[in-house]
Amino acid sequence: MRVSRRSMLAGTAAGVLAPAVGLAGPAEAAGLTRRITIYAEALPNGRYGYGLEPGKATVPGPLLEIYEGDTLEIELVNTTDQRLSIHPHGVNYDTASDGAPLNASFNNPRETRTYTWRTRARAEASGGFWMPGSAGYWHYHDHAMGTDHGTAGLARGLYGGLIVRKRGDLLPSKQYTVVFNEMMINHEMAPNTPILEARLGERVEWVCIGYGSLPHTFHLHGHRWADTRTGMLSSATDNAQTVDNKNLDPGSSFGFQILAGDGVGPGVWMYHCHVQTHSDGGMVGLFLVRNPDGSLPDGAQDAIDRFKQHDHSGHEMPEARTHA
Ligand SMILES: [Cu+2]
Repeated sequence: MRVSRRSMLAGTAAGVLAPAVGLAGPAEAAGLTRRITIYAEALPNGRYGYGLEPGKATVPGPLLEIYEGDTLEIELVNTTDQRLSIHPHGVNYDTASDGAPLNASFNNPRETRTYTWRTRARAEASGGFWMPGSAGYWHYHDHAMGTDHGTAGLARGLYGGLIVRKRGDLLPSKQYTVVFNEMMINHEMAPNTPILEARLGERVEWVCIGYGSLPHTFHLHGHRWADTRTGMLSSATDNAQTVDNKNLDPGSSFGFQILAGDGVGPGVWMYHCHVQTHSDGGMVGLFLVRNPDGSLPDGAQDAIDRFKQHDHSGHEMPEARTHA
């Protein structure tokens, strides 16, 4: 296992950017089994998190990456006094690795349990059709704390991003996990939501995930992407739709790669939920695109100062207080 090759940002809220579990090198053969240990831990303020080392749990948890065809074996160490689990979307697993109480697949308090996630490439079916492979932007979460659906675990921070790549996919230089959950982004409300940073032209990968019981839409200012598996087009004649806003309802996830400030230049760009009561209520963060030399572009500090004064007191909703 390799901890992220990507730089983590200074100056953002603690726990916002979790380290990624690195990929096996693209040159390595398919069918690899990667083994990692994840620690589920209690955090301050009633939160819980997943981490790759004891005492390093974050919300969201570490961004896990794997190539299509490989297997991920996760030893989940439950350091808490709660029943909990880890349940993935998008990959293959047998009932013992379901992470659901329905299948008696969970960690009792203080228990360690192994979960196995398998992936596969697309496969030809009859009639010229193909069964889809595992590649995509997915996520994982608790499915056992509080209720049989992990409702308390999700409300308290037990979730993270999962990327299954195809060999040959372009790799980004920066990655961000953005989770819309009730009225929060990564368990925070503006102005405590993440300020994500990149330099002009850097290849940035976004992994967007929705949880909770509210509908959300993810919008990014100044940037757009193709509504495809990667956010990019596969050829000069690929006519996939271009979008800058996408539904992010509970259980959904998507991802995309952009070049920071491409065609629009450096500056401070909002990302936010486009449900108006949600953006007014604090579901907004910043994407700070710095100059190529790393300096702040003109006007950026003023914009950040305005953001830090964000007042949502007149719009606050009860859901927003779930972590208080
Ligand atoms: Cu929303």
